[in-house]
Amino acid sequence: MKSILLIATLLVVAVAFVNGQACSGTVYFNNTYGIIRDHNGGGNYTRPSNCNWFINSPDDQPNNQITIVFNYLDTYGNAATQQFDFLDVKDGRGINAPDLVWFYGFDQNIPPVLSSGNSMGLIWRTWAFSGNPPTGRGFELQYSSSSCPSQCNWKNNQGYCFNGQCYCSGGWTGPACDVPYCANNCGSSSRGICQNGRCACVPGFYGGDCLAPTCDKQTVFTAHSVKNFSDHHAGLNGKNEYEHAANCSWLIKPTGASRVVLEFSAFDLEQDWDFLDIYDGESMTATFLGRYSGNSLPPKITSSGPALLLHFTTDTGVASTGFTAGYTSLFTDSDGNSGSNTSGYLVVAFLCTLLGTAIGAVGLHFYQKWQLKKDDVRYSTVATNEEDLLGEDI
Ligand SMILES: [Ca+2]
Repeated sequence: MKSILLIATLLVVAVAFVNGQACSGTVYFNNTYGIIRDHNGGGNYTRPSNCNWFINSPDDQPNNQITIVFNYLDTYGNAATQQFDFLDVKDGRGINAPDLVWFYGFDQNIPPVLSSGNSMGLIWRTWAFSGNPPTGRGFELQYSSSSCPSQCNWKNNQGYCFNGQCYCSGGWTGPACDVPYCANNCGSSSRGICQNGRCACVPGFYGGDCLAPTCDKQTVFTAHSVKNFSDHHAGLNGKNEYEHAANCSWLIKPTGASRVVLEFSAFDLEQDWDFLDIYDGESMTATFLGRYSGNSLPPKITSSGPALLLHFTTDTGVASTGFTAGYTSLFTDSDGNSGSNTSGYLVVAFLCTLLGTAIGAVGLHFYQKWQLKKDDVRYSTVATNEEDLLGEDI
């Protein structure tokens, strides 16, 4: 993985001055290489936007694969209130192609995304939210359309193809990333040893070079949202189980947030021996919210303040598949109102009925923008066209 990150960094430096393609409606590409970003000129993006990029292989080469590598991703996301700006990566050239992955929030270490065939779509959507929530830098990525020997065995996570060259994961080498080797001397004997050409890692470390800790001491999240994080890395020791004697924590403290909403999508810990403890603040001296073990999904948890702490501990025997969770942030708006905001557009049905009856114009539609807050309900003026309300403050 270290070699992949280094190569990715070099790629970023090498193409820093190449012009990219910013958001501009729907654009089709059939180049072998390019840069796509949501906007040019630096700074944060503005709303609303609605863009599609569809990448196809030159001459429809059937053996080509599309690979994207992110230079950065930083978008607003708040799934708790169903408000988010997102980038949807499609496995094909069309808005109805299957989803490969759906991004929102902030992420610094996104692995490359590869198409299964010779085309890919990028769908970028931002919305005119009420309450003017923060935006971000947006995104910038490089794409390539090329083919490699055995496509670098990407389906086994042994590497990926970019610009016709294989970039191998730790522990793999060769033109097709199919030759195992003991990378980085397996991280020295305290982390692993070389056996039959492969690294055998000691508990607490994983990967082809045994350099990655299975359970980082403390991970601090400052992004507005993280869609999925887990107690361990998938495929760890080939079993997808957490390590014994783990002792680690996650501090969720999103920049500028007033509260945090935590939600679990998977949970399986050895009952009464392995635990996840959750605290309503930055440390274990904060209010204790609960201890979770076994295989029942914990409830959705909302902090009372701007931080949550998760503390994960396991004993020395029996492991399970662990947990996967995600979080979003709540913000105090400029009026000092806190809590969940809900907003959207409403077809004003009663006006249709009354006016339709009065003037005999059946099918006339009116639109009104609405926003519900904790102690406050607001409506915009009524318009006959939804687009007329896009920029209207309420
Ligand atoms: Ca255990």
